[in-house]
Amino acid sequence: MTATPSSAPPTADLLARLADLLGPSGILTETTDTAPYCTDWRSLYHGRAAAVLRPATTAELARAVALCAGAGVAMVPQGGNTSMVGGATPDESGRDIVVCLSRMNRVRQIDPLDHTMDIEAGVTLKAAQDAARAAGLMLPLSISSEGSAQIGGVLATNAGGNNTVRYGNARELVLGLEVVLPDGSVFNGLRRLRKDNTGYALRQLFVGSEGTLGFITSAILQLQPQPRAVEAALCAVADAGAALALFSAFRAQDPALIQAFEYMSGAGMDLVTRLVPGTSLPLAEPAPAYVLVELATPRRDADLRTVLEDVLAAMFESGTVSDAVIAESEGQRLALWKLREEHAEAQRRAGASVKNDVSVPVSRVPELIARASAACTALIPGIRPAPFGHIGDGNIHFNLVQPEGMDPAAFLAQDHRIMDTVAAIVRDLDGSFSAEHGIGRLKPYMMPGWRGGAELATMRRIKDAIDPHGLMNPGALFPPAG
Ligand code: 2HG
Ligand code: ZN
Repeated sequence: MTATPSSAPPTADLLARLADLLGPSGILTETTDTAPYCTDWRSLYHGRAAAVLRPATTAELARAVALCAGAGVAMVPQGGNTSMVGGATPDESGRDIVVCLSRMNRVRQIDPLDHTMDIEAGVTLKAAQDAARAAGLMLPLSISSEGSAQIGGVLATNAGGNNTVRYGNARELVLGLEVVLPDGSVFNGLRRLRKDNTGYALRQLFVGSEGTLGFITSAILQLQPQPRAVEAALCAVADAGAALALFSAFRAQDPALIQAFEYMSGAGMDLVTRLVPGTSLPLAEPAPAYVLVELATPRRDADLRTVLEDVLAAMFESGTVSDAVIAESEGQRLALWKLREEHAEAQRRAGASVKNDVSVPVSRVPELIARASAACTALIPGIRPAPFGHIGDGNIHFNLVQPEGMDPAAFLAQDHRIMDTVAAIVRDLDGSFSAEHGIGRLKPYMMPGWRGGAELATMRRIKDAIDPHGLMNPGALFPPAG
């Protein structure tokens, strides 16, 4: 049932009832209006939608979902449409309805004593961070697309990002959740409790379910104290092995100070500084690889600058770091982060790229990068490996940019060959083929090989129990049955 949805196209009568319910600003049916919702950020998927619904409240959404479910119409949840794996794009049939939650965009409450935030799905991650900061707190989740990505999608994909090394993934921040289920009923789990052992932790089932079990409409998130001091440095290193030696040195000082520890290849940095306006390398000369380290603490008495300088001095001495720049102002800190955050955009500008969002035990990252670079170069001469990412938690974006001058379509036609080559090495290193971006429509074909047997069968049984007619986000996560 999960992979062969027998959904129906909406009738004119259903569309009229949805328009009555949602009003003129709540439904789009003209192709010119629906088109932006039917293509993903990477431009890999180009679908069609019978309509785009834009409900403003949970009650409106619940009634709309009940109407669609009653008519057997499939629904594709969408937030900021920033998926890297086509997780929110309808197929080409034109019979599915996209449901965009961006109008549900209120931060309802921030509790300064509980350190919690009650927030709706359509708030962008950036707006949520800003609201927490304005209340003297911190929402410790940061991803490159945070200006557009919305809380609903961030939770539905269990996003990770730059601060996982210190605070965990999105899942770890979720105390409570409200979900509109595929039949239009509402699971109200908006509790703000640190301890709540009352059977299955249902909220965690929806986190990471990629819209295949329902619509996350709001959440209670755990906030953290705002750091009193932040220090960031960009360091030049020879390779990922040296990056990990630097990581160990900071951890030996105090693991609780490391807020982010990011790796960038020389090739990736070169693309950023050449292709993204407003960026330049703040070091004397280019290096084979770089680390962006950020230390932060809410403590009054910590001298972060001394910790940073002491570790870097020792690492210069040992030859682990060849050059480094410490941000002297908030502007410089943001400029260092821009070099890291623009990697995806730079690779998009460089032509077609194949992304491998993989994780391995931290200790094995150097071997992953060395072996996967060699294997992909042997597979497609001229291919440009540009690995980067969250080395502090073992999540590397082992991305490959097309050879210069190659037809992008011809390169993308080989995406499975490339992904399978990298995945074989990841498997050998006890890693995962999907670290933080999810499965979407790009990776379901890999599920049987990686999560087959009882694991995938159990996921299918859960899917069939909650969404028996296969109406939620068809084509995402699950491979075709059989
Ligand atoms: C990041 O870490 C994002 O910047 C995007 O996860 C990674 O482009 C990518 O593969
Ligand atoms: Zn990432």
